Amino acid sequence: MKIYQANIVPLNADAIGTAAHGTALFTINGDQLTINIEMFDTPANLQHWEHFHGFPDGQPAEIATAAQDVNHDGFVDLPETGAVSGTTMVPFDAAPHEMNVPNDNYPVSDDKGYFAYTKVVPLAALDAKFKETFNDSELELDKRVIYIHGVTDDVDLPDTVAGAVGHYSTHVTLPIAVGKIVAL
Ligand SMILES: [Cu+2]
Repeated sequence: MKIYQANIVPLNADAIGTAAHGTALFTINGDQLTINIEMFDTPANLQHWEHFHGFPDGQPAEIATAAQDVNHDGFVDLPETGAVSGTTMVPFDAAPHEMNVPNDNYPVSDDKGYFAYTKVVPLAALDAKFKETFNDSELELDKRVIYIHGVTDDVDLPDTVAGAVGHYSTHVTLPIAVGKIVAL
């Protein structure tokens, strides 16, 4: 059995008015990857995209901080995280092993901004899909970071905030918390 965890810290807290934080636990046991994510103080009553991000070439990803706001608009948007965190890889949605990122099957926070997510993933299927997508790369969870996204539509985002994905707006993709995944 292999266990990984992440301490998830706020990102964009001052700009969005809430400091989202939580923990993630990844347990690999045989052919199963069990994912447990618990988040507090996220924007309430809202679906939150969540994924691990990383570099397909195996470079270790690091968490974005306010230093990644390179255009100084007050927000670290999704494209700005790329320099240190790489690209979106695996969604923590209803079917992570399908690696279909843009969808409406992510967890929804309650009226206190809390949510918990648990998913048991068939590891062989995830591994195969990951290799197909990222040039035979290994999952290498300890080189990845977890991102939680999403603010309510009433948060005023300047036009300089980028990162819309298909018909999903920058409100959906704005990062609100991030954590580096480490092996225990
Ligand atoms: Cu993400």
